[in-house]
Amino acid sequence: MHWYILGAGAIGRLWACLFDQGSVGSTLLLRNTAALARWQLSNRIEWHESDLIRHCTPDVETPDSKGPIRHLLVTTKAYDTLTALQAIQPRLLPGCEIVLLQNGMGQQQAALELLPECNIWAATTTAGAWCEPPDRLHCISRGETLIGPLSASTPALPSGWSRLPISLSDCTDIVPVLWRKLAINCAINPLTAIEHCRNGALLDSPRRMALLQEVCHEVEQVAKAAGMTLFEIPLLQQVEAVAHATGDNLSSMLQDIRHGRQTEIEQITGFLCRQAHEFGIETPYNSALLQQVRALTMARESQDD
Ligand code: KPL
Repeated sequence: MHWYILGAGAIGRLWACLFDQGSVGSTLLLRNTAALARWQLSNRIEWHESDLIRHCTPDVETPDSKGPIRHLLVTTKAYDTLTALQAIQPRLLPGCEIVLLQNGMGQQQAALELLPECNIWAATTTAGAWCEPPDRLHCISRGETLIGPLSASTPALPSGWSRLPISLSDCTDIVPVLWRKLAINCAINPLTAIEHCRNGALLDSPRRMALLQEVCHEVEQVAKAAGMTLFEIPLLQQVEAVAHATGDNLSSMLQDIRHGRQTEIEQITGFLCRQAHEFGIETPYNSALLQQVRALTMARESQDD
């Protein structure tokens, strides 16, 4: 058994280390020859966790490699999913196992439609990790990972995953889990990106709290129309708890903005607004956030021109 990892960012690299600890082989699929050249500076991951430093040496491949793939973990940004899967599609064997471990929604359905012959799972994780070039990976927490099949004929867990040294729960119905993560991301990510603040700072001002409340109320209405139960407590309270627990973190969306990268706004708030539109629900606060984050990205792009 050997897992290929598409998306060699912090989560992809962390999973390469976890596969290694679980005695499961893995290959990181690098984006291009420049990424391969950077990898070859050290040929390994220096994995920092608590006071421990370990080394992990997964195999790496360039995009032009051709071998067949039976097990594929996708940790790319949500917006890259379809293009990345299309590029690798000729290498995927029938019945290939694919795990989508990403923020956002919409790409899971698109993957199912593109690859009906494959067994596909969706997963979410609260693991926290970041990369320090050239080869350091800092794992803040292994967190909790929830995983579930996206179609009825797919088994509960992909091959080898029970060996991973993480807290892993299999869910028969992963879609509501994805919605819960989406709901939290809808509240925290765009607001922190627009306000340029850490997650915890959302709770510091009455103005931000009032915005959070409106955003959460709209998300709850759309989730309800989609037949999803979110949390046992109101979404706002859950968001407050997550913003508090991750108070010092920069949300992934704020990090993307700061690094001049594309954000996952279309797969987070964009997905919510598309759903709202289908159900005929007005979401003025979320729609405004969607426009503002799009504008931030465009402003960044025109600065770069
Ligand atoms: O998942 C997150 C993200 O930044 O994408 C949250 C929960 C907001 C933590 O930072």
